[in-house]
Amino acid sequence: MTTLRSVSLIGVPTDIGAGERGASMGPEALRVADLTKALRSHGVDVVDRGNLSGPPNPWLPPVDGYRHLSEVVAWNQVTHDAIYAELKAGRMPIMLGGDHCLGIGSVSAVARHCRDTGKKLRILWLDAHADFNTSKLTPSGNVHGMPVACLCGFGPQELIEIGGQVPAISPKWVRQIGIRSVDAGEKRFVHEQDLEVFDMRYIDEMGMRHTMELALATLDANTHLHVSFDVDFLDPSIAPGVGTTVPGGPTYREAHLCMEMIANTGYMGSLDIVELNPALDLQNRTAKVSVDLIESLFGKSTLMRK
Ligand code: HAR
Ligand code: MN
Ligand code: MN
Ligand code: MN
Repeated sequence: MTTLRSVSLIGVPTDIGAGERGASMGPEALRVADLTKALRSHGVDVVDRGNLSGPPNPWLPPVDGYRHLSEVVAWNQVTHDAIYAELKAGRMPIMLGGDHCLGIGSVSAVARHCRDTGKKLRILWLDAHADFNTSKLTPSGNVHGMPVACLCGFGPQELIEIGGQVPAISPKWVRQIGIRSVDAGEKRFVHEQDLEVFDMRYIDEMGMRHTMELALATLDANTHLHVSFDVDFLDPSIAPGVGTTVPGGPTYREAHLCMEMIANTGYMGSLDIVELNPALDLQNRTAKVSVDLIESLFGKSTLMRK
């Protein structure tokens, strides 16, 4: 395995891009669920960098199709800088969100690092949602529904240029998995941009194994694999603590297989864990299942495979 074994945890305690308050408490819930200890038990060198800081959530309605745009920019700027610094230092950043708008800062930093180092980037977007809205298409104005579009260059200037180059990524580098809630305009745009989406219908018919074989195809030793894990990817029966639950997600076993197959590649170089909302959780269950799955991402397995 070539996976970096030196990890830095970066908490980003904000719900600035969400339609429901509470994801700001996500980083602490993951710590309470013993994320550091769990990673260490798999031989990972873990440093917890604590939390970044940024503006409070003013909880205002959208303006010109965006809620809290200037605050979203501020949070993503500090996220970008922190993630980029870790990558530069040769460490694997794990961003503890926070809502998914932070994927803009995180992935743009990863993309910048890949440009610096000549690495090929592949992004796995594990989510119930495509997060491919624009200010014109969004039904809500919530920027957590827009990060993939912003990363592909479709969004407000101050957000899309955070990582230096616009666009930060190509839609061709993205594989979306677990998708089951896409808005009407967003759906047209996903097709127009030819995003590779393995939706729940596909997973139902073909199975998680085949899905992941395709999503992880054509990786090689020069690939940086970024995993953006939106906890609402999971079926709400195992992960109730998210702001936007959508029924019909991957089961506990399917999600584990997904993570185990990612771990087996050995190429994961960075990770986001986002949208965990402890205010909606039941006794930190969703944080615990997230930590369990992260362990699998770092190679936890039974005796059958090492
Ligand atoms: N598509 C809806 C919107 O744009 C809901 C987006 C919800 N997104 C997240 N992250 N929870 O995936 O408002
Ligand atoms: Mn998302
Ligand atoms: Mn989602
Ligand atoms: Mn596990």
